[in-house]
Amino acid sequence: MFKKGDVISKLILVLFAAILLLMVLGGRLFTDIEEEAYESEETDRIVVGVSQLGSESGWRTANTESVQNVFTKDNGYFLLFNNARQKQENQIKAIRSFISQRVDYIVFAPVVETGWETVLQEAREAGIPVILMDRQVDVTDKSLYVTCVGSDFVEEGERAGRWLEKDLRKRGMDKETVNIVVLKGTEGSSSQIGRTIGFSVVASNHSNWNILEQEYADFTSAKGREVMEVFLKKHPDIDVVISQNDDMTFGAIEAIRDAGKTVGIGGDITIISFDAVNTALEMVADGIINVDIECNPNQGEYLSRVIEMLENGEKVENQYYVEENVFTIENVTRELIEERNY
Ligand code: GYE
Repeated sequence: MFKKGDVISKLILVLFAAILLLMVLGGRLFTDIEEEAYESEETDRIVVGVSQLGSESGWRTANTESVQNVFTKDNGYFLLFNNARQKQENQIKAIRSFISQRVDYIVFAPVVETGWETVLQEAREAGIPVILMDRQVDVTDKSLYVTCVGSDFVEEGERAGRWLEKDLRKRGMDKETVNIVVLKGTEGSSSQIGRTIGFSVVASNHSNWNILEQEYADFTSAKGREVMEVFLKKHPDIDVVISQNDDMTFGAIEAIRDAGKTVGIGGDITIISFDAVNTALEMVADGIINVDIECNPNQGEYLSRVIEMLENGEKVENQYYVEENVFTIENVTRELIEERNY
């Protein structure tokens, strides 16, 4: 005869063993399915490994969508997508995994410019072409990647400076002291570096432009707000905010309003932003953001065209720049906002 306690403990044991078995089988099943899908696609589709740097901004979401919309099965691709959550080490890991899976192409948006030599050499040794998206890498051997698809960030920074020149002239303020603060994006990223250089080039021609401070705010709204709060406490007389992306701008505007100041056309502080995502363009149309320097995240089509050319053995350029605009209240219409996908 079994005691009641024995029966219960045996039952628990059996149940536990059954769960364990299910987990092992389930796990094998899932890995098998994934591998099988990949292997069968591999033969007739172009396998692309994409290492996206994160999901820090509205711009990034649009950029990711653009890539995912183009590298589809219907278009003849098999996409392996990885989000690195702002960490270079995660990107390196993802690229190594693409190499070991022997993808046909690696596309990646480098979070910062430096530190890529080793992993890019590994890709080259494996014979896998690398295409840069959005940002650049700082390597001496430029043949470590085939081409780049992205924006001219220095030009974007200069556009911001040229707009400010014109606006101050229009307002008769071109001889007055103008106090400027700059919210910079991720330290060491191409978009941060380029936009900073471009704006400084124009600023260096104006001795009355007084850059009070420049600080990194990581391209996020939360950090933009936090850094702006500090700026406002230290400097009661800020005239212009240059914010290197729309997300930081949203946070900065909140901080400015909390401090009891007004923004935009006719306000206390002029707002210059970058990206021109639709939420920001609404604010341009409402006169809250004075100018938005567009950065075009629709890079998927360009990337697939480049891959097509490479597949056909055609020569590709070193760099492809996407088309971009400058938006103010004068050229932003509701129709335009509705037409755009970001
Ligand atoms: O401006 C910002 C994003 O590198 C162009 O990164 C990109 C920038 C973009 O986080 O919103």
